[in-house]
Amino acid sequence: MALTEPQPLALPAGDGSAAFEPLGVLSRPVRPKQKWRTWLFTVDHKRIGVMYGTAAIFFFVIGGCEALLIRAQLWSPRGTLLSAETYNQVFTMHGTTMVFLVVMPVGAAFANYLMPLQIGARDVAFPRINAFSFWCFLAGGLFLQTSWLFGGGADGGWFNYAPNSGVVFSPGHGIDYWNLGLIIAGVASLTGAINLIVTVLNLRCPGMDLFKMPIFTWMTLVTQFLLLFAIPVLTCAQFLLMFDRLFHANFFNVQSGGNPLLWENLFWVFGHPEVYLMILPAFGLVSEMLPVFARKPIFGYSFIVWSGIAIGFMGWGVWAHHMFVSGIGPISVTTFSLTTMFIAVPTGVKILNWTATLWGGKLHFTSPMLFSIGLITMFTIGGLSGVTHSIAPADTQQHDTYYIVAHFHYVLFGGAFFGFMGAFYFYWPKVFGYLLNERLGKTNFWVMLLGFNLTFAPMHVLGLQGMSRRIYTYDGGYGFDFWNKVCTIGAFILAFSVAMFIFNIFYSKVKAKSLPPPGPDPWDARTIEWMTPSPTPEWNYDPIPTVTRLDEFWYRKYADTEDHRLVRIHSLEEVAQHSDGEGVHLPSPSYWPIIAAFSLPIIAYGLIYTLWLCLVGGLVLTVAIFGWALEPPDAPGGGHGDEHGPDDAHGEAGELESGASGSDTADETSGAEAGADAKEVETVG
Ligand code: HEM
Ligand SMILES: [Cu+2]
Repeated sequence: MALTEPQPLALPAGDGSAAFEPLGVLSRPVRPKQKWRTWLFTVDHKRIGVMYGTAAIFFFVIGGCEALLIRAQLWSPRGTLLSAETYNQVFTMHGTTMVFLVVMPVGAAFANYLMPLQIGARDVAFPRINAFSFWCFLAGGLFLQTSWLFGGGADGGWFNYAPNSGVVFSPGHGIDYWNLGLIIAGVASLTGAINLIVTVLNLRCPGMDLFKMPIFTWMTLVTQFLLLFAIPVLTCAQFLLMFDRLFHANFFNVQSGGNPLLWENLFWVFGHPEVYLMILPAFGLVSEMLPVFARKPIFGYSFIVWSGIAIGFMGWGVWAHHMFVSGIGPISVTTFSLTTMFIAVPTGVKILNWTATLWGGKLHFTSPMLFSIGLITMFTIGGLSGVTHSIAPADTQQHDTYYIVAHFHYVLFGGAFFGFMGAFYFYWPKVFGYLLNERLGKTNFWVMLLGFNLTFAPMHVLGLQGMSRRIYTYDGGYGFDFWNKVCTIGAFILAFSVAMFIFNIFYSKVKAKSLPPPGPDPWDARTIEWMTPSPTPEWNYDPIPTVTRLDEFWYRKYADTEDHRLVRIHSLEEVAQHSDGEGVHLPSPSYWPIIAAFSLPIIAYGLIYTLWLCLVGGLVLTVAIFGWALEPPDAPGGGHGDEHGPDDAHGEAGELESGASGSDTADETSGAEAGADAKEVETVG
């Protein structure tokens, strides 16, 4: 289903006819011998999703170690583990890494893997651009981290306020790495946003109207629109900072007529929508998990969708609540106080709807359910302290103290990360074909919940007692000693819980060899992605499903009778997909996305050290763009180029209109009338 009916390009079938005989590097790298090459040149949204997730976990370990260093330094007054300068670098890189290289890409991992499946598509609209986005994110993230090797990380805080971020106060290159690395990662977010928006609006399977889309897909759509408009604001600010630092401009230099507040405004016009695009994917995932484990449809589907859309709009009108003490004047302070209070409403709607979904349900406290409830409770705590910030006089007291640090960790870790943890446990069998151990999973949840609250709850007290954030040490006897010890113990328990999760991955993988496979629908779920085999095959669906209602898959399995009894009408065997994808066309792998992406850090190093390198990087980028443009639309018989059979040789450009061939008609299987033979399973509502 598409907003505009694209006329497929009249490309001749890619049947290896002479016209398309590519030359060497211009051929598509199908059937590479080494497995790693199938990952390097893949354009498969599922593999790209897995790579986003893997890279994010890698950066999480880096950001987590930085957090432990911070906590170790603050274990006792007058700590000597880190110098003031190193401490500044560690918390700046911690915050930057966690925000841009962990929470955002985990959201991108789920959006890439899950959203095309949820809308019944075979891939995203622009698979090569999708690969390019991923490699840009990785290139930008690695470039940023190399600052540790070349003189040290950025040290001006994760939002690097001017004029502190200028060459006068920060002469080293740390901030150039921060600036250019995030500009490169920004390219990833922007191209990714365009790709996913076009995919949602254009590649839905037959019958999948917008208001039949699962909530995660809706939250993905809102998130991508936030990215589409927020990232360019940050990128503009970063170009101004680059001109100031590398080309002696004075946009933020007061002495030369510049204005540091310009940076603050630009950063937070991006920065506040940024916090919503970090949390909305987790909100979407929790809205997928709660109905499955409450065995009830989500309460108030359209309310949750509209409150997400409302947040997507209102999120642009609150940025200056980060600047209540920046001298913006009483009118601005009052205005942004009000808008900040208002934005609590749509968030509150979600929490009410989730609670109402649980109410009266048959609750199954699996690990995904526990983490989902973890998000609801911890995010509510973070949300409430957020409301206290909107009261400007109180915020004047709280600003730049540990009360603020507590607040954003409750919403970002307690909110986003708990949601993602639940979704890892929930979707792991679909992605990797084995379940993570549930007993370990539940223990993982309780240890993480304990460690999390021990780390961040006392920070509310420390902050209200006046302990500033971003101080590398403190004097004894101010009442900070005890609670700092509790926070540090908590942080190490939290780290242990993360190690438990990583252990569970490997332990369950080994165990899986002696366990029966989980099958397509281990949780008895509701949405169509669960009717594909586990792990999801390369072609996703064959045939493309036709959707008749929300929770389509559920109502192919069950029917509600008039007297609210839920009866099973079809076995999983009957409703799940089993095909081998024979003849399904898939976009072919390509060399050029990764080459184009990694030309950008070369240019960035050139901007810092020698412009000659920019030339080299520019050349590589130009070659990559021409290679990309000139390579054949696909490689006949190439498929995604990984382990599956030949395809029907349609060109990439003309393809991917979903539902073209072999779409199944829902009414054959979906929950029409509960016939006599329907087996009663439970009463609903
Ligand atoms: C893994 C457990 C974590 C611990 C123990 C931790 C601890 C801390 C601490 C103690 C600070 C304050 C440093 C200071 O002001 O001197 C801090 C700052 C920060 N943390 Fe975390 N954090 C963790 C995870 C996260 C996560 C998941 C995020 C998600 C986005 C995050 C984002 C931030 C940000 C943005 C800052 C502000 C850095 C700055 O002031 O520039 N942290 N963290
Ligand atoms: Cu904000």
